[in-house]
Amino acid sequence: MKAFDKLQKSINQKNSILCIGLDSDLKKIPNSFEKSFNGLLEFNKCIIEATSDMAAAYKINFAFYEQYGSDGFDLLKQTFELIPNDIFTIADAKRGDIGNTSAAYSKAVFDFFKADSITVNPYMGFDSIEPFLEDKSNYVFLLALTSNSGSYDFQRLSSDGKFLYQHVIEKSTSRFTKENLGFVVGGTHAEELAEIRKQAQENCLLIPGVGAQGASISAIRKAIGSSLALINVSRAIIYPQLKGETDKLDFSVEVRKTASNFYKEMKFKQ
Ligand code: NUP
Repeated sequence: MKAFDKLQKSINQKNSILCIGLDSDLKKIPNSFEKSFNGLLEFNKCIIEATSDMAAAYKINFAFYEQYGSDGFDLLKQTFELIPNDIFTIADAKRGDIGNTSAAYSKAVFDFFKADSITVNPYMGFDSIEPFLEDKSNYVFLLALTSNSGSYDFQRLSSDGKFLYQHVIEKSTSRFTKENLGFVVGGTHAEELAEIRKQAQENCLLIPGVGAQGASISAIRKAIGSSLALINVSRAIIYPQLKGETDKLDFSVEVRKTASNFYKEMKFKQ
């Protein structure tokens, strides 16, 4: 199945645009989990089992796994395998390089980890993006306007009367179809989000920034209406506030409770 079809199916089936980010970190997992790679895998399993009926997608940020070297790579592979087959997966790896290097990155993400999609940094140009889409069933999210304050440093520089991120969107939407191309837009920029939604009406928007980074869900919803999008929440779901001595069951219940609060605000058709 094409990744784009799986994305739409997953959103429709769950009636949800909630994407949960598995930014899992040994230093942050509750004491009820062993401080080991097995413990971290169990932590991920617990989150997936507690939320898989609400999540339209899981986003796995490679950095959190790569920091542990080869153990982290094993954990990454095992984590992808824990995700039910009908749920859309995003490899948040922000790759992009000269053509043959991108082709190697693409092999790792799509052939080895079997992710449905990848985040790609567009600044090396089309020949750095195309290898990820050589297989037309793949899906790429290009970084457009990122959620962090550094997005003002380059992405908003203007040339020919447009910001750089607007050029990225305009040029790439004319080069690739909506079936292969989405954009990352920070939920922290709700005004620009509305304008980007108009510029790229049919491409899926991956929107991080809710929870720990403070973006407003209602402002995001106002900007995107009921269009195709995924709103990502990582830390605010996977590290819920736990009171006192807790065990794995308490953790799982709290994760589920927190995720369902987000889920209620992130229904696809409200
Ligand atoms: O613009 C971006 N902002 C952002 O936070 C693009 C991203 N890919 N992310 C990622 O989303 C970030 O690296 C992290 O994996 C997740 C946000 O996590 P949190 O703030 O919800 O914990």
